[in-house]
Amino acid sequence: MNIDAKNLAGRKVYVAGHRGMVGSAVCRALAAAGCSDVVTRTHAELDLLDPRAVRSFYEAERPDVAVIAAARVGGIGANSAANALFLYENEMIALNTVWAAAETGVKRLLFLGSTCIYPRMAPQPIPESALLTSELEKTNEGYALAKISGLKLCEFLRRDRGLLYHSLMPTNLYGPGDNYDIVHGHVLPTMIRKFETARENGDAKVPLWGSGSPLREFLHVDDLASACLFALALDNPPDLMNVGSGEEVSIKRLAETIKAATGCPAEISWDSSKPDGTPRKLCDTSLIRSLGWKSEISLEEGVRRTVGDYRRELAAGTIRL
Ligand code: GFB
Repeated sequence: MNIDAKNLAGRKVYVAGHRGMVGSAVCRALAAAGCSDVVTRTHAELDLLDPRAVRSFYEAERPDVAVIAAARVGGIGANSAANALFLYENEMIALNTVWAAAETGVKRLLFLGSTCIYPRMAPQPIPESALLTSELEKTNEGYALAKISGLKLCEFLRRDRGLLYHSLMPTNLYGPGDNYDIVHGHVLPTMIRKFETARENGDAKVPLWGSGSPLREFLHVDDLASACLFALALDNPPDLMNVGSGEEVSIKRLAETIKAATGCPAEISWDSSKPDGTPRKLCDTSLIRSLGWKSEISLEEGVRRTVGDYRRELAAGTIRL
């Protein structure tokens, strides 16, 4: 999608988390849109858990716009084993990056969360209005609570101080630079690695988690990056907008799609001792679509591309395992 990045022309943009899958996609999209004044810091240069360091950074750099793509992320295994850590780190990152931006005069900020902020039994597809209407999914409650704090802080700052701070909640993401850790990764990259490894080793079976029946929606990270630029181009964006592909698949169908894309002949075996997580998570994207944005990369196309990215990253030794 060609997006008119008028609100970014000549602006200095801070991208928090530029080395992550989302932040790097946002940086690529900004570069493609002609935004050359992008400021970043590595984790070693700036600890986002340290409020004083974050404030000093904003005071020194004075960005016009901030995109908060930094977070501790992981799949169901990582989240359910460390809800405390996911709550603490993501809460600190959200509060520090958003609050210090407001205190130092950053006029516009886009905060990124995830659709796991919505209740476990939210109506499907999940509208933005489902926020805080009932209990969260336990496996990722810490992460969800932190992201809810971040988006609420943006909403309150917009209301209290007139700052143009707003949020996007993307569905399950994948793409180049993803984390392929078997235990901690998200389902899509983990499956790519499992099928690729089984193909290379000539294994007869590929062990996958749960029942295969949960329903999910996946969005290529380049589509999310285009949604970020789209949201930043709006003069009066909604406080909160979902971003998804609208394409719902069962975990079983996802596995079959990845098996076909990798060319792995092994049989799938489901491990019912592993959690299924939330039964269904399809977000309602009618709000962002009504404003003129839509995703462009189908799951089949995105999986094909990502298998290629996986092979390239593995060969180059740049892969996150
Ligand atoms: O991406 P994922 O780990 O997390 O996907 P969530 C979990 C679903 O995939 C569950 C199934 O139904 C699993 O049973 N699955 C099957 C597998 N095989 C595998 C496998 O090999 N690895 C993994 N990881 N899952 C995450 C949240 O929830 O969604 C995060 O934990 C974040 O906080 C993210 O919000 C978007 O989709 O359940």
